[in-house]
Amino acid sequence: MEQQSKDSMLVHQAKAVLDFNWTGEYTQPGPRLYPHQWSWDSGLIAIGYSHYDQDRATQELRHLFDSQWKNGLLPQIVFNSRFTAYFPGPNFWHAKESPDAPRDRETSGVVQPPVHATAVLSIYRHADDEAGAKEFLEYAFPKLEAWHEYLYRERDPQGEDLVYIRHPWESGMDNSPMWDLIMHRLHLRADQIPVYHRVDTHTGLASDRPTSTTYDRFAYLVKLFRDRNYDETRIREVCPFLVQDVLFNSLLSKAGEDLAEIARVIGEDPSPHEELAKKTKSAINRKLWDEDRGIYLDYDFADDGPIRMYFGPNLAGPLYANIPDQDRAKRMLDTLENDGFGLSDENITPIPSYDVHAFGFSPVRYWIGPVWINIDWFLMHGLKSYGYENHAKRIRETIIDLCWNEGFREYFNPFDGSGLGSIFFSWSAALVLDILLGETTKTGG
Ligand code: 9WN
Repeated sequence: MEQQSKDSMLVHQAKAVLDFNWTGEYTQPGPRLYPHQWSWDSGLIAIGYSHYDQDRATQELRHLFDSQWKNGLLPQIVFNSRFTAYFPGPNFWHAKESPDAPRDRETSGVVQPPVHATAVLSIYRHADDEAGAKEFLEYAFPKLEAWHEYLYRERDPQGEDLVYIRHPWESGMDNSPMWDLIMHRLHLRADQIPVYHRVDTHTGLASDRPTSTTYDRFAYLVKLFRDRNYDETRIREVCPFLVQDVLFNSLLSKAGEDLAEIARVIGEDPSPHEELAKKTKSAINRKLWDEDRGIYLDYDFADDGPIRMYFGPNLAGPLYANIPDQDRAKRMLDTLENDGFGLSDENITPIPSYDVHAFGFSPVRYWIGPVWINIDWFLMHGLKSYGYENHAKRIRETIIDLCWNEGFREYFNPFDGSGLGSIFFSWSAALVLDILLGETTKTGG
């Protein structure tokens, strides 16, 4: 089929997926497995909408921002009371034990990667209605400021300009091998595991999802938070899971730059946000770089040591956020080409979430190997910005081919490209729209 008509069919299909998942207030990440609103999904989805439906893009983010906590926490999930079949639901989180949680909405009590300032800026950059977009920036700016302030205030106790996450769900990469050692350290007695009933193993393929002992630990951590009324100081004192994650901090630094840009547009002072973004960038370079393997490593803040797992998003995030200098970027390219990430290997569909030679790698299991469109999209932009045009082009083509051949699936097998996880997955559709429409719509600012 001719490229142009293939692209326009794909655009048509991607819009249909987003329409299907649109609830009238926000977009579900996927129809059955993920019925509520998820924070970083919404950011990425709004980037897709920003190219053709400004109104939808702003509604999406408004619905999330309107559920922000008083202390600035932007919740990972905003629950929709129409859907009860998701674990853990509001009755497990007890978020209202916190005086900061909203009274009129149900949310979870953790966060997700901060892509929101980037999404808001994308809406402004592609807006048809500029006055409306500016009004939206004015609405969103204080919310974004409060969100970033919360992270630096509550999650950076030693003033390192790096923030920690306190649950694997906060990384957006729940089942990553990076959490294994911490999970192993968590020897739970039976009476420490709260009673719960999973739903994901019925709505999704159980063998691809996190194991039940992993879920025990997810649930244990939630109980630890709710028992402390979501008080960050009390949580920090005892929480065994505190991690300075590379992708999270990279996206925060990028979001800080974008927040500065938003400030400029609406006549606010950009310098505090610019400064912080720069500081986070240097902190990532200073503390998280692994000279040995040419990759950035997460840091176990609770046990004080680097987490030596070679995880794909730890290459994608820093390149996307312009963290490494040109020499380090070159080393990272070498890692991508020669270390089991498949950038020069015809048999691997770029880029698996985990080194294919690493112990425990699985081509199908949640975040331990499959290709995720958002991670490859970060990488594509990153490689392009460092001048690796051909590599970026290969990733672009793969993203398109995977979705064309298999539909907008949640993740894909890196060897044969087969689609896995949720069907009609919103961010896969939204980011394909960003690629295809972004090349034709205006990008100014
Ligand atoms: C828990 C919605 C979310 C994504 C995450 C992805 C998965 C949830 C789950 O789905 O996590 O947050 O139930 O497994 O890992 O990145 O935001 O798409």
